[in-house]
Amino acid sequence: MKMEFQGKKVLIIGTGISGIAAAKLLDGISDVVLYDADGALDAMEIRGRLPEGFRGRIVLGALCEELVSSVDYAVLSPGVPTDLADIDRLRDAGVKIIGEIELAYQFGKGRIVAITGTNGKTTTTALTGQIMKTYYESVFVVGNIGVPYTDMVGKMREDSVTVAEMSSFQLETVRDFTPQISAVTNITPDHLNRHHTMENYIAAKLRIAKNQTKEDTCILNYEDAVLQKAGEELGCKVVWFSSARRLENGFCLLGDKIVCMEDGRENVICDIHELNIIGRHNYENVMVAVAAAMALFVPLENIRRALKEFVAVEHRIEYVAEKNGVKYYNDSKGTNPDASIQAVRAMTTGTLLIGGGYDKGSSYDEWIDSFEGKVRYLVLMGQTRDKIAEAARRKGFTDIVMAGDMEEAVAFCAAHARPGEAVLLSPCCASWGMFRNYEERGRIFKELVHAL
Ligand code: UMA
Repeated sequence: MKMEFQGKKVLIIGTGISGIAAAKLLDGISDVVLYDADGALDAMEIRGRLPEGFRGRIVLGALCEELVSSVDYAVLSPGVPTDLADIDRLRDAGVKIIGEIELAYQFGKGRIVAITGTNGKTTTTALTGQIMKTYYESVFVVGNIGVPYTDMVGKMREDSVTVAEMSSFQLETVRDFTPQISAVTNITPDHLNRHHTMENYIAAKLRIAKNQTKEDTCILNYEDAVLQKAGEELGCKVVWFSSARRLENGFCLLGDKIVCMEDGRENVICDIHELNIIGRHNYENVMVAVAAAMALFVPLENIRRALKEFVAVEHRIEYVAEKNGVKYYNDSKGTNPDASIQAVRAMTTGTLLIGGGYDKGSSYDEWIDSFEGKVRYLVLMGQTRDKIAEAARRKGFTDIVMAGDMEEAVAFCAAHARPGEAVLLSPCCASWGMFRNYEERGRIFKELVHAL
């Protein structure tokens, strides 16, 4: 399959971690042009992130006609929208357009578990990887979780298992990509600025299963109306899970137990009190990971052991510290309403909530509804702060404070939180504009908290 790229001229768009990894993979196989639309970047700095002797060209700024008319392939980084004028120019010139994930797929080996969903995909991917590692020798955890898939393909073997977290951005540009196991945790509105409509966003997510056949498995949330319908139309086996009802077959939450159901028979996997992660959404993530592991024949004792050992992923309702009787939680990964609703719901005391950030076109109404008297102050920052404040006031919530940056936000919370209360960073928005990414936002929050 990789012969496809032999000697071809390939334009790699984006010089973030995906673009760099893709360029390294193709160097020596294809004639690589590593391109970034940001003309203010420093070509020397980019070259410094590539191996010495890298044979490709680095081009920054406007995409010139010479390139458009001479390349065979364009490999898009996830952050590159597929409806840009430049991408249309390439398409019109007959250039084949694929994403970094598709490129990795063409070179990779072994079996693939691909996980998507609006929320829960990082936790589910990390947990699935951890379970797989108890049983398989060669396991890779890649994708949106922060490790470019193309970075790992060189190390893969026929007996490898790759657990890939896939974002809708990454799924938009897959072509042949076929995981043996796919999973969609849930679908709620997110990234509407990029996908424009909910239909487009759903369609991108469902591309995870589009090439799967009856030998393959797709794990879906029975409580998600979109997924319930989509499951009926798939060409592969479907394994359902539900945290709200008893299923005849599949995985469900019965009381405090996570159970695998086989024709109505219950097989208890674990008690939720044995887990170190909290909240119904996390029990759903556990069901997906267990379903994926069982589909790849991991013994139950390995699964149970990994479940007990697993702790919350950084930035996902992560406990930071207690200061003056106040508990601080970092949910910087709360980058959309659904994620931030789950975080607010997981709080059990009065809460000072820090939110706001980059505008993705989300509606904040349901998030504000989820406060249910628990949120005492809403501390807002970033591009969306006025939009959120307006939505909150419309709903009668007026305990709003505007902060210029994270430092001001944390200082306000430290001064106003009462012992026994919680401070939660769960911005409901992406970090872009104020921070490089949600990781940086979360780490800065944690540093400020530790310094209190
Ligand atoms: N760029 C262009 N043209 C454009 C847009 C961007 O040239 O039209 C350039 C930028 O100038 C920049 C580069 O592309 O230099 C950045 O590429 P990128 O945004 O794809 O970033 P990467 O560093 O390659 O990281 C990407 C994912 N980023 C995004 O989807 C925005 C990372 O997900 C992922 O971990 C990584 O690949 C490895 O697979 C981050 C993310 O925010 C965590 N994901 C979103 C989310 O989780 O909500 C989807």
